[in-house]
Amino acid sequence: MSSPHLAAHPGRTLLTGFEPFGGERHNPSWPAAREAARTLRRLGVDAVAERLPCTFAGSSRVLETALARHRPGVVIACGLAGGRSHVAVERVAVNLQDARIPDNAGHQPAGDPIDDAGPAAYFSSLPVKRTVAALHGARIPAELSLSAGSFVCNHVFYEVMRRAEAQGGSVRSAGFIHLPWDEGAPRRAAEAEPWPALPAADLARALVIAAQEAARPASDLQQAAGALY
Ligand code: PCA
Repeated sequence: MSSPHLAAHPGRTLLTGFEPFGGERHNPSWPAAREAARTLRRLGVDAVAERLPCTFAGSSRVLETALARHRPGVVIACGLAGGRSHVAVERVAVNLQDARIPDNAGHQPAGDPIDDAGPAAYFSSLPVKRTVAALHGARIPAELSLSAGSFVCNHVFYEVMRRAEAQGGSVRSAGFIHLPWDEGAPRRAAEAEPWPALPAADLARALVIAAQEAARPASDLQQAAGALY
């Protein structure tokens, strides 16, 4: 008999958020992911949320366990992009770890590949343009983004796409979303400057909308977008 852990759950959505990092006490991505999963469950969607450590090695391990346990059909990982004013639907994960600050285990790679044998990049398989359009329709500031950076979020994005590919099609749609700070968040005094922020409820709502768009079988919008520079 096969292990129940190996059964794929095509209808299940896995959302992930991160623990705080960089000396902060708070990271809005975890409460947003947890709240979005709750809301989706209330709407009848099979959704789970997992909190990832903000370390290069630990995030991969927790992600691997979560994927093996849940075998989801949709994966949306998210993290904080402090300083951004919009919900950023990421398009590209690059095979690069180059950290301006150490991760929570003190590890600070300086330009290493994530996977020596892996491709230079993966594209998100979320309907990224349709998701941004749906977020605009819900009056949530949102944009497409061409870079998730080269820290732990990009690492997790790359790992999600690599592992989704390795699972041979059981993950239909996967990607990464960067969130701005949430309003009223406890912040380090040194960074008390007025960084852009959105209400926490809107961050969670953005993830609900992204999950709903990812679950719809329709293809992505064909309209041109992108950036000139
Ligand atoms: N943001 C960081 C890592 C964890 C998080 O929430 C990043 O953008 O890489």
